[in-house]
Amino acid sequence: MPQTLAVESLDGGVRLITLQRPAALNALTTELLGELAAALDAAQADSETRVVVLTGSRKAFAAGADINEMAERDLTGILNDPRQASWQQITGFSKPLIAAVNGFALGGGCELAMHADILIAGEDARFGQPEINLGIMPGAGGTQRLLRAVGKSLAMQMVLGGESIDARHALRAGLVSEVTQPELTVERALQLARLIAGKAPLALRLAKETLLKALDTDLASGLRFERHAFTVLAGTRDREEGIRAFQEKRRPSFTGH
Ligand code: DAK
Repeated sequence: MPQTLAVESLDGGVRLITLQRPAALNALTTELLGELAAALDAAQADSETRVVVLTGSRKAFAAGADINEMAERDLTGILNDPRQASWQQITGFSKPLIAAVNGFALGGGCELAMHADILIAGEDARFGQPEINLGIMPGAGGTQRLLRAVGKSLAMQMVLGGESIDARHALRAGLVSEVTQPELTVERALQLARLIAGKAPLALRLAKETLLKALDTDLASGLRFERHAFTVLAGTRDREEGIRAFQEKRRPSFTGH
């Protein structure tokens, strides 16, 4: 049983993972990251699970890496940091991942939210990379993913100045796609998750992979990748089902084959 998070399998192919270290605002310890990576691996392996929603508490999605744990690590400790493997596992999750963010998403917490494919924020959410205040810098993709999401000037402002931005600013900047009332953030994320969970799993997987390609490749290579992915889907039963369902004027029933 995980100690730092709760995992619930909900109807409609959705799994909800809730970070639960309230005393430390869900600060990401090695244990928490390991449990999260394991929970995502389990969701990956479970064919019933089509989409995962990741959330925290009303006060904090996650306030960053656990600073007390970080304080114990010297240079060698950082080089051999076991959290690196967990971050890799989280990055490799290939099903759609939605972050429902209320409260603080700072440092590693903001980086974790940015690992999600879609970010829904409550009005009280705050996103920031305050590592500079500790004499360090982001280490889990915060420089790369943030800059790609919000552009150079705001990313520089947040990382170099250590200032956080509110949910409305995050929406304007393109870091999140929707802002809700805080009490509705998880509900809205689950609603979106159920919508996506009804789609063809292989198409979802390849569409996610292809969209993410756009972040790290040139246009011609990205378009080539898209062409290949599109072609691969031509061999799936779900494509046949989707087209037949349209012609028969009924809802498709996708199986992931
Ligand atoms: N770590 C440990 N404990 C934390 C914490 C954190 N990041 N954030 C909060 N807490 C704890 C507080 O110490 C406090 O504990 P008690 O004193 O009650 O025992 C409790 O949570 C409640 O916090 P506050 O009393 O401070 O609550 P406030 O509402 O007054 O303030 C706050 C909330 C979020 C503004 C404040 O807690 C705060 O500034 N927290 C620190 C935020 C921060 O600096 N985050 C960045 C951490 S550095 C890497 C990958 C990732 C990273 C590094 C390397 N590799 C793979 C190499 C990431 C680094 C970071 O994230």
